[in-house]
Amino acid sequence: MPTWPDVRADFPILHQRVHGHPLVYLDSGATAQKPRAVIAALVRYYEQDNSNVHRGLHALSMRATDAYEAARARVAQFLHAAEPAEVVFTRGTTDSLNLVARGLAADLRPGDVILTTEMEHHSNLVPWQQAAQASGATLRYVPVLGANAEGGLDLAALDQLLTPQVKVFAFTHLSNTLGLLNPAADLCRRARAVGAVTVVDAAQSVGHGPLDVQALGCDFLAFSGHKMCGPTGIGVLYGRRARLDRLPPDATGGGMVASVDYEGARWKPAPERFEAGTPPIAGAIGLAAACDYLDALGREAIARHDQDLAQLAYERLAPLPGIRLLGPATGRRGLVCFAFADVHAHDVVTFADEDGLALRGGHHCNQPLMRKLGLASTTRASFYVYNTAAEIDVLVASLQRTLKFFRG
Ligand code: C6P
Repeated sequence: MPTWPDVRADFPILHQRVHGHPLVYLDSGATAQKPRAVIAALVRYYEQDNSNVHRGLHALSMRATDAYEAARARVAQFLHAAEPAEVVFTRGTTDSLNLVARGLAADLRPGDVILTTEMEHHSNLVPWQQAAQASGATLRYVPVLGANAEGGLDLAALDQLLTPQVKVFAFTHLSNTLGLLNPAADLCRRARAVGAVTVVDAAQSVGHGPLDVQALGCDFLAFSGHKMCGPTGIGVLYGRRARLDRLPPDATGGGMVASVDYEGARWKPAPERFEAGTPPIAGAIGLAAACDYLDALGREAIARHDQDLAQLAYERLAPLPGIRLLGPATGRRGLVCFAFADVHAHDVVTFADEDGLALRGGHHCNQPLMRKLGLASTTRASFYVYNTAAEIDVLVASLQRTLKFFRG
């Protein structure tokens, strides 16, 4: 493994023992741990500036408003958005995807097609099923290739599927079970050629490498703060200005209206139009601190570290008897999903927990993909900036212990 700065001291939670063993946290795909800098930003905000935003005329409210809007500008810079107004704060990826799916559904008609893929997380699948039901549009899926989905998306099939009837193409940037990064810029370019609106689910990718929404050429992009060292309860819907301006508001109420009378209301422009009620102020401030933290480490370097760990894990796990590994053998991003025919994933995770390991077991909100691959559940190890090669040794040893117990 190439050298990588030891950042573990930045993460207070990692320095504990679980069931008598040092904690080995390999579940960052579910949620990432928080560095001191993010925790400190939250404490500072609550201790010094806490107030509501965009409403008060007193000092605290103005400071909170400035900090909230500065966070929007920081996130816009992190994404290389054209302007801060393209950043809508939401509760998370799921919230962002529901917002955009409901908004786009208003423009869909029977005969229109929503295209997505077979590898989507439920959060980028169910909202489109709902949008199809509400509008009469047809939902189609780009297939995945290979018995273990190691071939990624079937790009030849995509050519057939991307007809002028496709009005929306929604796809994941980085699969949370396969560990593969889709060629998002190319997918957006192909979708644009038929006039489709593109929606990218960047939940797993945004904190794990460089991401430039203008270079991707996407119309919308969704992610959560908590998977990139930020707090829970904060997410982002990025929308290209021209697209956001055409999207109807989702939730209505205070904060998003320009004026109201007893007959009706007029909306503020984006992004406020999509932020009804008191927004997640502390979350946005914590997210901006997470952007600072990740940029200071270097996002190219984070991507390399993730890839090195995932590759090492794949190579160390592959020789285990009877293991089935999902996704590509090389070029994978920071996670590995695997299954044993004779040991249930929940048993694997429970045994690993006894050894101090945090893994994830189940369908990972990918039920249709699991079913297609003939699997009920898998175990996942996912990596981030604080993980080390030595922790992969602990993982392998724990799996060997589990297999020995079940196989004798
Ligand atoms: N995946 C995982 O362990 P929320 O829950 O809204 O922050 O993110 C939803 C989501 C959407 N898309 C992808 C690709 C995701 O991976 C996730 C969250 C977690 O894989 C929890 S199921």
